[in-house]
Amino acid sequence: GAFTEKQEALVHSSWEAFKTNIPQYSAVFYTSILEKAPAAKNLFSFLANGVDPSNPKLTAHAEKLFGLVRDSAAQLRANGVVVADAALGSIHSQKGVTDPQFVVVKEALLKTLKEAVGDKWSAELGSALEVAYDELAAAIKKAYA
Ligand code: HEM
Ligand code: ISQ
Repeated sequence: GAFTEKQEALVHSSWEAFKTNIPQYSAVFYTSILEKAPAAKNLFSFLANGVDPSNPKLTAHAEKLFGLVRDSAAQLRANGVVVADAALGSIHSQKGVTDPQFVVVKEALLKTLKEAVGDKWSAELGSALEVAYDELAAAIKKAYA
């Protein structure tokens, strides 16, 4: 069915929770990615010296990604569909990003936001985040050139 106002509000609240401590939650996010996919280290130059939450590049990239998931929920609620910039498609296609890598990033995102929202976590929030992420990932892949 359609993405509801409630689902959008839940995703928005998790974004607000992430923003309360971007360095801490960015570290949780990258650490989770590297646990599941150590080779991701080679994809991001700012991980060369490990997960350093005081590195502004590291936090900026994470904030951008989490912000796009929040935007995805807003697009789904407003239009029922997510559209990604062509540039977002071409950068991921050039880097050769695969479906299993999209799943690793999704799981890391869910784990991070679960920690950020604490006792406000619910199955409903988890599924709203999954829909917003999956639709965004599909839009990025659709924009592969
Ligand atoms: C670059 C978003 C999934 C690897 C970027 C950029 C954005 C972005 C906005 C532009 C640079 C930046 O500001 O960070 C997303 C979103 C994703 C996603 C929203 C999921 C829905 C992935 C996955 C991988 C990946 C699964 C591979 C593990 C990269 C790489 C770059 C990049 C290697 C280039 C980084 C650089 O060298 O500057 N992504 N991404 N992305 N993304 Fe993603
Ligand atoms: C994928 N694309 C852009 C930024 C990212 C930051 C952290 C992990 C994965 C990412």
